[in-house]
Amino acid sequence: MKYAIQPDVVSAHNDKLASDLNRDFEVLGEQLSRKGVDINALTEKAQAFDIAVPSWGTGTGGTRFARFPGVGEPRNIFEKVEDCAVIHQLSGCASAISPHFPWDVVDDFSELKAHSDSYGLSWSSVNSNTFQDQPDQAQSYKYGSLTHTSAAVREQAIAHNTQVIEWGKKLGSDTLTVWVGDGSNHPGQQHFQRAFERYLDSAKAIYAALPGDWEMHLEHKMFEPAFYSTVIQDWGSNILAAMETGERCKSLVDLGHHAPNVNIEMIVSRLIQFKKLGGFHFNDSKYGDDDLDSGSIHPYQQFLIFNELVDAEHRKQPGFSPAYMLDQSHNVTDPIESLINSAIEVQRSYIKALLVDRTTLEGYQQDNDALMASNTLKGAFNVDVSPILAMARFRKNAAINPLATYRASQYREQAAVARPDTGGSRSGIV
Ligand code: PSV
Ligand code: MN
Ligand code: MN
Repeated sequence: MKYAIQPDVVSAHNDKLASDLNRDFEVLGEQLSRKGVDINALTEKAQAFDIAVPSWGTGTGGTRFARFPGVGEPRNIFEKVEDCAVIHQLSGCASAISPHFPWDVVDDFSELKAHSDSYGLSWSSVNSNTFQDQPDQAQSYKYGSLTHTSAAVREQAIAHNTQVIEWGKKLGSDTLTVWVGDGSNHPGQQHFQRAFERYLDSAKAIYAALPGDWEMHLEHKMFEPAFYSTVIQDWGSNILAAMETGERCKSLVDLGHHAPNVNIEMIVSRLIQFKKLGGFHFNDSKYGDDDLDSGSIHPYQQFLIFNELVDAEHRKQPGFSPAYMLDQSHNVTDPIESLINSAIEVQRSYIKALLVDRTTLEGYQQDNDALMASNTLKGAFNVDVSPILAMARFRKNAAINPLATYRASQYREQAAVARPDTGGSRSGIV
């Protein structure tokens, strides 16, 4: 396997930190064993955890006001793969990439696949894009895509999705994620029911082109770019569409796509119950679709979501295998650092949720002991599982301290030289 950062840079850092880590791990192991928890079993779970990185997250994001690119940004999908390789090499928990078409321009898919294979990376969900017009396209998406009043526009959008499936097959993906911004900006602009009917017809046409072992994930979002109504605005419309479309059509939950204070963990529970939880776009938010780093604002919410996921895993809920992915926009940080941090923060929520004593919790629920039920969750959340996460990385030859190792490697400085035409005031990628 190729390494973007020399393995001896990683091991030199790890050597300095290993004895402290061993001591911290031992202390935590002793504390957990008093509660009947085997720290090595938890560490194995952490080692097995994996979350996909969005190809577009490797470049600096922007707002509709400005974008302030960093230096050495990836200029194409090959360079994005190189950055993803660093994220996985140091975090040990991000071995797949989720591409977005046509943002990722690919001339030769076998060359791209060989490139990602050489780093030991695979491809997760492929994302279509019918929320922007491309320079060469015949029909405009100004008034919608899969739900447009014009059949010609809908056909173009359906054809793009089937094309994305074909590209995904070449990369070894098995999931198509569809998010559309279709909706309206003025009351009366759109007939709600007819627009949803058109969406269902289009979704079924795409589903008909889906290989038998693939899933199609529908992503809801409350608003933006449509500011009055959005066709797939919430999990209600989402699950209805997924149920109508087919068994392998499921709902995808992007954490930033709900009204403030919505109980997302409960939505997750409902989707699990009806075998419609396809996967996640993890990120965090204060106001809306902020795309902030995972766990940076509401770590307890993220833990409570994982509490539902681990509960389903524990109950061996049939048909439960959600896909985990980050979907973030990094405006002021080095995207590689944010993505490493975020992957680990999601992994942290998973491990903390595994600490919940499910039998005890069930007892409190049965007895209506609200306070002790809540304390059972809080007790797990309050455990600092950092030594488990660090040990999981160490055992996988990833970095005990990924950010320090990354900075010491000078990867970004080298990228700035190797990718001279990005950074500063120049615009690097879309
Ligand atoms: C829309 O806001 C979204 O969350 C969808 O997942 C898109 O594919 C992605 O952002 C693009 O940044
Ligand atoms: Mn998303
Ligand atoms: Mn979003």
